[in-house]
Amino acid sequence: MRVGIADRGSVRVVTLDNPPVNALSFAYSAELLEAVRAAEADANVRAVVFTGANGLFSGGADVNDFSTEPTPETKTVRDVIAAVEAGTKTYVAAIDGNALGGGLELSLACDYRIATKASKLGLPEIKLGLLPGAGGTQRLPRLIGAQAALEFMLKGSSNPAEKALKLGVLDELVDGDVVDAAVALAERALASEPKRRVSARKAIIGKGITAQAGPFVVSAAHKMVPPEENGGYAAHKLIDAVEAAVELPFAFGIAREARLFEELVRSEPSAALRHIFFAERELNKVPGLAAAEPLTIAKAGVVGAGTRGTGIAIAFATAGIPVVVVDSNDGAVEKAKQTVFGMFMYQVQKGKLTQEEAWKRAQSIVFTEDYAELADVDVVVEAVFESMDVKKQVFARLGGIVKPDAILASNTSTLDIDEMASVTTRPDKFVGLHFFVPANIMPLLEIVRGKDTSPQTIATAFKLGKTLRKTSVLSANAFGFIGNRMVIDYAGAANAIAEEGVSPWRIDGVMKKFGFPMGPFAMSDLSGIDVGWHIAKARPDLVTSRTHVVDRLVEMKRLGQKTMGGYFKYDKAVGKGREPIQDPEIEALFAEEAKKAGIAPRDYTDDEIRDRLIGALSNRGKDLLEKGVALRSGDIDIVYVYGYGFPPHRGGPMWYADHAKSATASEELTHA
Ligand code: T1G
Repeated sequence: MRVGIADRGSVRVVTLDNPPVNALSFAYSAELLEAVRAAEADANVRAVVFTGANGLFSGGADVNDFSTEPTPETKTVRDVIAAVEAGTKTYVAAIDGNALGGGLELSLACDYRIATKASKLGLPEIKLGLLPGAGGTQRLPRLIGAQAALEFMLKGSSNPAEKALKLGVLDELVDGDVVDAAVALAERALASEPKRRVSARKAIIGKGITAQAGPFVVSAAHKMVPPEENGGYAAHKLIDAVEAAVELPFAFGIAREARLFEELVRSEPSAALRHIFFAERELNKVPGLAAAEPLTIAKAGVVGAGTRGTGIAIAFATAGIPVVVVDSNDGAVEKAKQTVFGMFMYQVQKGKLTQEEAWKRAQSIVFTEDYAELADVDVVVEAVFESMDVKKQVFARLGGIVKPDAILASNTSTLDIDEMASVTTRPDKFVGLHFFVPANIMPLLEIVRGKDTSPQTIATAFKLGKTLRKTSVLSANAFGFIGNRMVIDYAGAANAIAEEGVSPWRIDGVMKKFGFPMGPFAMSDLSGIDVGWHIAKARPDLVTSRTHVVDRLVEMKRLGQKTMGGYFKYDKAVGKGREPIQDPEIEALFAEEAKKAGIAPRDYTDDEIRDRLIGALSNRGKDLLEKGVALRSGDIDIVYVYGYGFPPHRGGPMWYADHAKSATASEELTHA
């Protein structure tokens, strides 16, 4: 790591160069501070331009540092920014690429900020359970107004340079070399402009909004974010910091921001979110996998125009990959076409696509009955009925049609990849691509590795996942892979508690209070009670239920949302028929069946329900790690956060079971 120094007349260009993302670590900040001090001490230097090497400005503070305890001697990005703030020189930030977190905050301390059009600027700290702790909560409101600053920081997204310019974060967009432009701007400023530190400005609420509206804007913001105890802890503290920017002098606001930041950096939600941040970046590191050049996927094929196949086709088209969908069922094809058209038009209505883009994407999905149209695709994803025989017929047929180096993939959610590969002559190019439904929306993709899947096929699957903007997790070829194998234990634990007399309604309520978007019984109603029933018939060794409640529900044709009744009732007039309604009839059914099975009722506290269900997940997760089905516990956490709605501020089932003070999971493994 180094700090680049180059003088252009009286303008000193300081280049942030700390690969890969110019992270402003404690160590790097100390070097950068020396460079600022040297510039301030040099009479020949009248202005300083900050810029970044490695294709970006800076990815912000080094997230690793937050798990260490700084000493009084430790220098951080705050010290660099304080030196700029106190400095006498004119400072210009020349941004190209990403300027995020503490990197953007460094630029906010400058007098001017200019960027190339391709740049992206953001304060994503909220995603780490933090707030911008290097002056961002105090300077951004002074630059763009408190209301806009709250939106900018609470969303935590990366903003295109155009938007940053419109908001007032940037002074100029640059076509040519951003450093040349910054040096020229500095020279002009030296010739004519007084210094203009952002800190000297007054934070307005927003354009045309009077200061009296301040308290209203702040209280409205508090109402819009989740409760502190359920994922909103950092958001509420961030709003408090912005309130200080409006109410207090700069120095007091900075002090409050620092205090709030220290609270957050030591909080459980932030530790959990930082765990997710790094776990995500470990996913494609496969120990022992030979390096291999991924293939290019220029065209894709999908066999099966059902819900899954259509979602996968839309995901390809959205990523700009033309796709051929093969299905001989006219009804399915017609329904698929309407789904595709409806999806892209919806994005036009939401302003996410122009009509022209939507039309282009829809046109890039070709439906046909003719398998021969798959002859030139680079990957085929099978998404037909979840039956091994049907899938094997598809793959046996594809072998003679697709080109020799095309990858064959199954979207199966539980079945044996090797058995499917056995009917082809290319087991090295066979892989599971388990998209979570709906495939065009859910971010998780399980990549399932067969015993003969080659390193190149795995590398290609990871690259395809990134192209499709998926979070991809590698699983070995075992029943249910990672997520669905664990959900069997989760549902089993919930069912066991219901058999002991606790209502499904209360169990779901406990898990929703924990942070899941829906509880286990509502999840079964959504996916279909018959799905679980079929799995139980296929794998009776995995069944833990001691009653025939599920059989009774299937007999009663209470299969869940799709039959307007399952563990709960559904009413089209309530939440469009998707809102679970407590059903005393089912609670009576549980009691009746439990009595027949001689199961004694038992009381549970809410915490016991929570810990029993999460314990079931984490114990199965440990089993999957021991069996080598999952590579790391962080991978399992990512599967549950991205695929099953586990609240990210709790870190995932493995992290929570290990770290949460309240976790008292003692659930024994229900099966080998
Ligand atoms: N700290 C430490 N490591 C980081 C990092 C960071 N901020 N950003 C990236 N890395 C590592 C990452 O783990 C990976 O490591 C490698 O860099 C490439 O990352 C005080 C408190 C910048 C858009 O949240 O969004 O500033 O796997 O695969 O796809 O107020 O990285 O190679 O060992 O993601 O090109 C706020 C997080 C920090 C930005 C580049 N900043 N980073 O994406 O590469 S808190 C962030 C990103 C803060 C201040 C606050 C992305 C990127 P490895 P990558 P990429």
